[in-house]
Amino acid sequence: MEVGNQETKLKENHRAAVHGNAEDGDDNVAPVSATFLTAVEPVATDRVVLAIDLDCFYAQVEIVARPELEEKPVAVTQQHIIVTCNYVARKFGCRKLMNTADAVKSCPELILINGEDLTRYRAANELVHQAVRSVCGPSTRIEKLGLDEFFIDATHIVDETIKSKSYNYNFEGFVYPAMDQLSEGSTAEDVETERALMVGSQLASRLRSKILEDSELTCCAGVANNKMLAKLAANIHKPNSQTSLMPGIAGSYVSELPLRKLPGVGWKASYEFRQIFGEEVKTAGHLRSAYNLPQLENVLGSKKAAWLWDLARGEDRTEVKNTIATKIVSVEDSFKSAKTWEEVHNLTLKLCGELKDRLQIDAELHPGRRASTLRVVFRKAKRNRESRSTPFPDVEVNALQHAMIHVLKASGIAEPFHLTLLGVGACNFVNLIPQPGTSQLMDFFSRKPRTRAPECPICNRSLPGKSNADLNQHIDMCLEQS
Ligand code: DCP
Ligand code: MG
Repeated sequence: MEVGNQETKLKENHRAAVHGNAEDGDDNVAPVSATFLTAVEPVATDRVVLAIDLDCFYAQVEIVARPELEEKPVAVTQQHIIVTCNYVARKFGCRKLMNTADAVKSCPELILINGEDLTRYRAANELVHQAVRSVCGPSTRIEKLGLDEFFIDATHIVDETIKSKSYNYNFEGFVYPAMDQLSEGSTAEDVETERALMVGSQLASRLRSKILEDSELTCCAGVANNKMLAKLAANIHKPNSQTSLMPGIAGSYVSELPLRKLPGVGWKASYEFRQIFGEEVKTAGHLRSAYNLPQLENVLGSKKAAWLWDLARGEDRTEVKNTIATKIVSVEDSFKSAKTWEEVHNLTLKLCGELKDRLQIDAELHPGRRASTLRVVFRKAKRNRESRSTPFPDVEVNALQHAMIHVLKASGIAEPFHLTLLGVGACNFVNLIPQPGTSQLMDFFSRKPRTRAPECPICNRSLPGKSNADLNQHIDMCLEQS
């Protein structure tokens, strides 16, 4: 289509693209109110950010593995809570982080699946990451947040697409708010911004199709001018949908949200805010009317005040940070009790087979890198998990298993024992393909003593001067927390 008379076309198509309403979605939709028509303090509009959030992630991964569960209410449990449930279960009143007993009370048919082993969720996350990367190309910044969320800075892709005029005059998915609720008299800048988001929505749609094709997982996407707004937009219509949030409305949209719904405000912070601001300050808008920035700084300190002030106005200057490759590829299994070496033999065989498979996926994702350390994790009875390291053997099931059993024996495990968890992971990856500005290849081949401080593969912190025992203890602590 010719790129001319764009304002009219954009508006027409924008209107046409708005289909459905809040009833299709979820309870996160803020009510459309008159304040939307008088949006103030427009947010910065020079970026296009996409947020991807997989639908009922752990439950979906389980259902993909067992398609016969698709139409049934399914919940994934960890200890006594359901960490998530599918949308069929949500119709019966089941909610994320609900006590399992309460969930079963609201839905007696609920199928419970233990979700304590994160291996498959991590593998699915990698698959999705790879799908996103394959659509966006190597130079796009993609940030992972947890296991099921991704931010993508799509600005340069959108710019290129607009330059090459290879886009349609259609928003994909929902647009928030509907065009006829926006104030009249759009400026040229508004039109530019809307067009950028429209092209972003087309990219989001391609991404969602590719994710579905590669992983069989559905997701929601948000398209907006910053990370925070994109994340909020992704939540407007759930599941399996996408929403573009218009910048003119963003400040007002955020105003209506309870403080607890602002990204990054957890229950602890919202409790603290209630104590500080009182019961009347419920929403971001209430906060903005009750406080200005200097007043907020007086009660929260400058750093926290600046963060909350921006959040409450829909401003988010934080960049999409490229998530670097996974630092540890691991598998683990917990069980009631393994008491004999024969049992351990069978368990380690299974784990090492899975590790080998995961390392094959990793090799496709990150060609040229190789693990230099094998970490073995175990838990004796109900004690804390412990871990030990050894140089990485060949990526062969037998070699991995041999190394694993050797480590277990060297750590003093002897029959009769009572193991309740075993895990094995590859970490401390080195690149066999030289990276610009690094001497990792030389380090690897010359096998000089390491002069670099060791790094924790979980939290990535550098730990200079730590003994091996301290290092192991630190990693154990991080593993526990993750
Ligand atoms: N999760 C967890 N513990 C928590 C919160 C979440 O283990 N306290 C896990 C289970 C979820 C996954 O993380 O499946 C992603 O969290 P989300 O909040 O995105 O929830 P879902 O993806 O399950 O559901 P939704 O469709 O609402 O995004
Ligand atoms: Mg999710």
